[in-house]
Amino acid sequence: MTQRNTDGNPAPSEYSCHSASEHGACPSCASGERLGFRFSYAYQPIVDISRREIFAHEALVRGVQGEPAPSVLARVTEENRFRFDQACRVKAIKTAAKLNMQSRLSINFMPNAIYRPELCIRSTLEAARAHNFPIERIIFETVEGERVSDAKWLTEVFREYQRIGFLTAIDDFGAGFAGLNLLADFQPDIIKLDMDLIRSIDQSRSRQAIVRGTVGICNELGIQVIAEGVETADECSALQDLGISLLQGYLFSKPMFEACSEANALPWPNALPH
Ligand SMILES: [Ca+2]
Repeated sequence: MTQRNTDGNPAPSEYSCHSASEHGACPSCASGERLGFRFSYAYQPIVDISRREIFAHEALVRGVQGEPAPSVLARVTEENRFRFDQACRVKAIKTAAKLNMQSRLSINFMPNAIYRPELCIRSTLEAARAHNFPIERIIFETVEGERVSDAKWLTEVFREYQRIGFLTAIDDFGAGFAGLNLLADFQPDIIKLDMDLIRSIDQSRSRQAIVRGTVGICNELGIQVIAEGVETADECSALQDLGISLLQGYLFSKPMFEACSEANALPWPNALPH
């Protein structure tokens, strides 16, 4: 288990071998030391069903031949996670730019791989600039950790990201530790409802009640809601009835290896949007 100080930052001992230099950069990122393995990305669309547009693509890590994520993540260690997190952002942006992605780009990140938010964001900003990808089209999504200190640290990172102009999203909201407490102190731009809340929602009064309540809270707080893991047309129309128009899941598209989706090629359900 990672040691943390009371601020939720990694304990100094954890990065003593690569503490901040006088120039303020963490040499773990600045040294240009190679990661030692390669990876690529698949992109899954998040659709806006009311506009019949693609709202964003979530970048999902894959092997260079499209191998599943675990084959890559198995190579991430305590030693290289800082470099890996940085490399992920750069690669996700570079590949999206190469694909001429016109939608937003949502990047998963690891809050515990951030040393200092304002320093660790530099290579991301450089990649966005170098590849001409507007930062206001980049979403950073992550799951909330299990401890109070995790939420505090995540809030700090997200505040800095919002200040710079990125969009922020809490992933898997409603599962595990991602909950209402965080929203009380910090409002991300977006929450992504966990797929266990979405599964068969058309047949579950309790899921409908929970999602309706969450949507009400989010409307009041100015937070957009994405439903993840939408697989059936009935789930889709139940979610529309609950006022959700941002949807992600196999009903629309699986993640596509090194490719973007086109809105006019997606299987839009026949029902008219609400
Ligand atoms: Ca995610």
